[in-house]
Amino acid sequence: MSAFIRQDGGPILTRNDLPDIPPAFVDATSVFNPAAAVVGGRTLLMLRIQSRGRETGLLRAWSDDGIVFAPENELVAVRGLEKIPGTLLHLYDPRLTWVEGRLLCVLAADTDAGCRLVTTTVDVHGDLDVIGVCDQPDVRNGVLFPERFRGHYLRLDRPNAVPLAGGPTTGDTIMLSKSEDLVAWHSVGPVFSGRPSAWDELIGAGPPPIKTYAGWLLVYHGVATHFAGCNIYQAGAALLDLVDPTRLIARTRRNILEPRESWELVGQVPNVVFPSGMTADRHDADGFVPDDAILRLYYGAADTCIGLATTTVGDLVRACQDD
Ligand code: BMA
Repeated sequence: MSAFIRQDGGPILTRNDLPDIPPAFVDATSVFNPAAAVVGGRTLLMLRIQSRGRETGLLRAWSDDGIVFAPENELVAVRGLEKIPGTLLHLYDPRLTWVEGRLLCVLAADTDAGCRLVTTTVDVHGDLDVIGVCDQPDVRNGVLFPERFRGHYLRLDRPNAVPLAGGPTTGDTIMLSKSEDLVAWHSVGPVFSGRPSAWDELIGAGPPPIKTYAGWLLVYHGVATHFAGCNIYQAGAALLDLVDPTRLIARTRRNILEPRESWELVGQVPNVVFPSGMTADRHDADGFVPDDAILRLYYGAADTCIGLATTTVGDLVRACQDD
């Protein structure tokens, strides 16, 4: 049985919930792959929205209960985009992390010279200021750890090193990188890789890892590829060593969330469950998320709408350890 239970009533956000934001985002096409963070007791989702002209925008949505979200009427402002080399095509798939009391965001930036990871601060309005752009030319799915380790920020990322038959370059290994200033990043080493012929042949980190007594708990996405057919995006989880996060402790053998509902199976890109935001209802005094804490996972469904699935730390840890 899956560790995750879907919220009753279908997707929590669809294109019908979006305001018209002229000129591009009138009658927008889709809303998916959100970042999530708890800010002042409310849940913030940073939504990826797509226009009928295939432009990408970011929009904030707020909730008091983590379930019912009200999107704002204005796009997120992003300052400092001139730091991104080349021509920017899309800025997308944000991941929010509270790092030692500071809310930071990592986004993917598709450019005419490959995909760059962009790190930003988040101001009091929820607008973004670019701090740094990773100089590695083709890397995606970057997420920050919530604390520094020996003075270094840590980031999981996924170099795009595997060409997909008839598709874009993607990747099958999650790497750990470190940085003193969030600008210059250095590779520490591989963390774990995709499993050939399994549900997670290609992989990438989902929401930022959370600190539990069993290790860093990471939800990730895995892709099962099908030649000349539709790839299937699913979610699994892994536990990484608290002191050396390149050391994998355990990992779900099977996926724990897969496209099953009609709105996950059918849409702009069919058969996609793409985990990108997760909140915990509490941390203990030592900064750990305890076993009975409730985790809310926000995920893009079929690149069209947003789903919510809930579990506890204990259930997710057991899913990693079960064979
Ligand atoms: C991945 C990323 C995601 C997207 C997914 C399914 O490679 O581009 O943003 O949701 O593919 O299309």
